[in-house]
Amino acid sequence: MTDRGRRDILRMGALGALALAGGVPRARADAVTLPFGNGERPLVAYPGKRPLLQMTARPPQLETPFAVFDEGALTPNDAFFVRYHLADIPSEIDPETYRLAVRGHVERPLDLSLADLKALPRTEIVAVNQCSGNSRGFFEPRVAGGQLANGAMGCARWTGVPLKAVLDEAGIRAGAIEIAFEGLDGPVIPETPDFAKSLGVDHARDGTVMLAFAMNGEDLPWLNGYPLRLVVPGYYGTYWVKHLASVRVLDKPFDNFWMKTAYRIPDNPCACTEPGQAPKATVPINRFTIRSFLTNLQDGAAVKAGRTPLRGIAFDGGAGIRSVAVSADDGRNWTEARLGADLGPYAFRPWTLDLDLGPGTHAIRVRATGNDGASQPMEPLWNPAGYLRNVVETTRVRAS
Ligand SMILES: Nc1nc2c(c(=O)[nH]1)N[C@H]1C(S)=C(S)[C@@H](COP(=O)(O)O)O[C@H]1N2
Ligand SMILES: [Mo]
Repeated sequence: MTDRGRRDILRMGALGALALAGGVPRARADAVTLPFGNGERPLVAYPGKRPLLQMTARPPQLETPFAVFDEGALTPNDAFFVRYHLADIPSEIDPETYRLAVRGHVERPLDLSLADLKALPRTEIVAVNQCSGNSRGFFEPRVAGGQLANGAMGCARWTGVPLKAVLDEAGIRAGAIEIAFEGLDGPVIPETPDFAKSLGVDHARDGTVMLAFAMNGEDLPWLNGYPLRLVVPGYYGTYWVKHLASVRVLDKPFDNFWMKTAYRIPDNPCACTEPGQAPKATVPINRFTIRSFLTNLQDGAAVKAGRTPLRGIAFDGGAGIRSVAVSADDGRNWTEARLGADLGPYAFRPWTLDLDLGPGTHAIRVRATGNDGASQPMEPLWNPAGYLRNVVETTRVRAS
């Protein structure tokens, strides 16, 4: 420990450990009920976080209250969602002794300190992190897994070093095909497969994949992967390994549980099946489907009849948003919204539109189109794991 800042981080870690073990009563502000069965969620404030919707306590799985997405295109660190698989999450990390191990099919195995990493040329990227299971709670028929509403996503400015720079320093040997990533967390019982993920070697070296140590200009929050996490722009959160401990270069496919069995989608053009049916073949989940949301009006809201300002966000897997259209009559007529600041192709793209809403009820629908021509389906697609939800969202409001 060399300075006050570091000391504070470590102390917060220890306090967090107590809280996570249930030793400190946590501020319990309130509760919310999500609009599906068994949707009651307490709002709980964890260390470094404002009250968030708690889906599970061990490990902490926290959703962002949807209203936060109306505050701007960048999700504040203290409101950013939290997802873990395994209950043994790290509670103390010394930034002085922390090392990232680079191993496997390389010329030079490396053990990099935070100072080593921070001495490399930095990059910055604004990118959405979204859990594969975001919005799973809305699936009909219901599917097993965390019953999330739309708050398991967030957009942040990530600062770090390109993974490519570190791989180049280690020197990838011929025959390498995948890179595996593992965090400091682990299972409570040894039978549970440890969480680890892999990327193809070309993807890992494409310059977008980042080892990030900062989020929105600050150290990563503890629960979002302090002190270092993988950022995989355009890809689902499952690849964004937190508390990164090792990077291993492999000369054969990584076939652990989290790649071979979990986090797979139907291998067909819609990545969907008939509701209730299992897919014939699957592939690992990869890029986000395109989505858009209205953020300033909630379903069931009452508004004053007349000119009504609407705003929201859209994002996709990296093509970038070409347009957002809004319908207030159940999809018969569509009006193009005005797009806001472009923070890059992986970011939330804000949109605004003033619509005339006459007295009565209105079903407001929002649909984005990407620069690749991809758009959102009017009816939800289904898959057994409850991934990739991107149906055109509908918000019903009453104007009077
Ligand atoms: N070490 C570690 N990293 C992890 C996970 C995990 O369980 N352990 N979960 C992944 C999943 S499934 C998601 S959606 C993201 C969530 O990132 P966040 O908690 O920072 O929002 O972290 C990913 N990285
Ligand atoms: Mo996830």
